[in-house]
Amino acid sequence: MKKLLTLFVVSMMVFAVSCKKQDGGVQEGGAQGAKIRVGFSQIGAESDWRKASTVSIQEEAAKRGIELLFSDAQQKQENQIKAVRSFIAQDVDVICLAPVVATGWEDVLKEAKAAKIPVILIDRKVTVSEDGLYSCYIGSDCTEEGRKAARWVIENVGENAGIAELVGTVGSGPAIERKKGFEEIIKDHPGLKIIKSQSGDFTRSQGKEVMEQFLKSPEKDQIKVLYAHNDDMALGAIQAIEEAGKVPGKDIIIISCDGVKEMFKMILAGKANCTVECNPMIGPQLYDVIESYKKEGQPIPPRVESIEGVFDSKNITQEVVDGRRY
Ligand code: GZL
Repeated sequence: MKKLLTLFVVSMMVFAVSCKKQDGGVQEGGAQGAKIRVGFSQIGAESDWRKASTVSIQEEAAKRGIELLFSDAQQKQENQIKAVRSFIAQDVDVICLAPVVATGWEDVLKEAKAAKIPVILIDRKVTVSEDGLYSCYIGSDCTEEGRKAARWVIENVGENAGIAELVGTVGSGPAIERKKGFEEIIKDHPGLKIIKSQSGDFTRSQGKEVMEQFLKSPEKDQIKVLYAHNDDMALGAIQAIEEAGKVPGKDIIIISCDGVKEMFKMILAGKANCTVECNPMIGPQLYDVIESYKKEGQPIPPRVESIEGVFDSKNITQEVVDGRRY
């Protein structure tokens, strides 16, 4: 009888240690100071911006002693869905997702919700039919980035120009939003017209290829401005413009989004003109949210804004370039 009682007490203790407070908040009965475990599904390594985002999230986890389960999806949604399911199976404390495209997430987000594992969206948003499928979005307002780009064109180029547009990954939040914001502003300036628009998938190689096609098109001599949804595509386009015998930054004014160091260098050299910053270094903000949730039981806020500016030849110096973290 005594043995049975001992067995019962021990088994109850094991259960208490391993149990996690079902709302995912502060762990009660759990081992004090148990490592926070975070699953992160990253899109890929398609651009300098993306690589900086990965560095920020990996380095900050290591600095804080957080166990990070990292998955690189090679820009494929099916790989991200598999990764999220794996994080659910491993019962992580929080799932972070940088969704490659905006749709197709309902089922897997419902599975995470059923498993009571909060999901934090990093960098890009999703379109879902019901509330409560994710807890927070940490990242930029890409629609406002598009507006900022258009306002810069009006202030620095004027009211009349043919515009070529290099669109980001088709169906991605930033591509949809940067286009929407830019068009929202230029619609009141009829002399500013988007005369060519095609996706370069946020990569340098495809940005170059598409710009080459633009420069062989019947409209080639009407292109006075290039608006690229990210710096990597703009950097590829600069190569194409030079190979076509034109002067980037002068014959064609170049504006893009991200604010990567390579683009700062091009603006300093006069080969590009403006970059609208989109800050990838969100690791610290992300883990502040997760730690206050797991350690202090604080609710996860629905939105955390990135801090970013607009950079051109007026505020880029060699010192600024040298100080860029990405
Ligand atoms: C923007 C981010 C975009 C960057 C690109 O928030 O999702 O993805 O602008 C990156 O460089 O590929």
